[in-house]
Amino acid sequence: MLVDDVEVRLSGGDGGHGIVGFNKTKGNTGPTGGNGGPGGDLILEGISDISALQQFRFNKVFKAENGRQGTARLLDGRRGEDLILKVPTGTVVTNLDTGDVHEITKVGEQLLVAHGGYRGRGNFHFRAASNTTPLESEDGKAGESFNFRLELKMIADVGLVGLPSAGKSSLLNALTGAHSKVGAYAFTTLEPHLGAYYGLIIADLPGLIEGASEGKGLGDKFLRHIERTREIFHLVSAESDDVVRDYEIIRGELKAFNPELLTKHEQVFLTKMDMVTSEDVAEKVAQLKKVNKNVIAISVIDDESMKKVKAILNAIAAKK
Ligand SMILES: Nc1nc2c(ncn2[C@@H]2O[C@H](COP(=O)(O)OP(=O)(O)OP(=O)(O)O)[C@@H](O)[C@H]2O)c(=O)[nH]1
Ligand SMILES: [Mg+2]
Repeated sequence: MLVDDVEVRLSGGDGGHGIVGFNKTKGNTGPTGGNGGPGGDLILEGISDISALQQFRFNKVFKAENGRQGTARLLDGRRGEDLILKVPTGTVVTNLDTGDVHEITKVGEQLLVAHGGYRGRGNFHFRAASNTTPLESEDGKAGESFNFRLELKMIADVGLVGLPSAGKSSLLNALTGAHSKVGAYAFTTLEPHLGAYYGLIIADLPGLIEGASEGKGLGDKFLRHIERTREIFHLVSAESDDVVRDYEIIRGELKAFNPELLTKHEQVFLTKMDMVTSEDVAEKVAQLKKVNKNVIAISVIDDESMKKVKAILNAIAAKK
């Protein structure tokens, strides 16, 4: 299961306490209580592994290390270690307490989300001519602590959409080294899969059905993964009796999720053309052309048509 939307509590470490201590040597009885160490910071860091949010599936509470308390002999406590949690690039980090939103877009990019607490000062710090035996020290301060939503919005260049069994996963596999599950039944793909075609990232999505925006089938939450893609590949099966209706159902669901999806450049593919007669293919392409001029017929077992798909991808890559 791809974990792509989680709520977690992230905290910096607490500051270590300052200490009250005195020199026990005869004739030199000044204060020697050391300061505590500051708490470690909690930091998120981008990595390319899209499954990295998995670590938050069961563990929802993370805290950086606390600072150590000072020693009675003038030594400061050790600083708490920072806690660096890896999240996939494309993770939108929302601080639910402050409303701050930040997106991690690059591998290695770090975002400090909760500062460690301040250290407490020991009594050595409070010495003064008027007060040579201060009994005062401070406790360390608690680290910052907030609730966050971590939401993965994959940064794919091309998103594959269509009804179940339109051939999305088959196309991804034919174009890239991906092994997205293919099956002769609806909803074979349960979660988004990515494949790389040279520099382009292609996202294979679960099938959409009419009413997906109201939760039918697998719902439409995964469409968030194509909110960032520049290009939509819309697959319609040549086996359908009404290709325009199939097309309109998907457009309706895209619109219900986010009308901006309709403004993206869309390439339509009439898939599985090997399953029907060539007259049928021509007729269905003509019908689809009335709703979108960018239509071609393909089959994953027909090399000529796969070359056309690759040419389209190469043109997209060239514009990148
Ligand atoms: N003959 C033929 N069969 C195809 C072609 N493309 C896909 N299929 C078959 O169609 C069925 C569905 O293919 P998938 O790639 O799993 O379809 P999908 O759109 O990913 O389906 P979901 O994941 O359920 O949404 C499988 O049995 C495939 O083998 C094609 O070009 N020609
Ligand atoms: Mg699939």
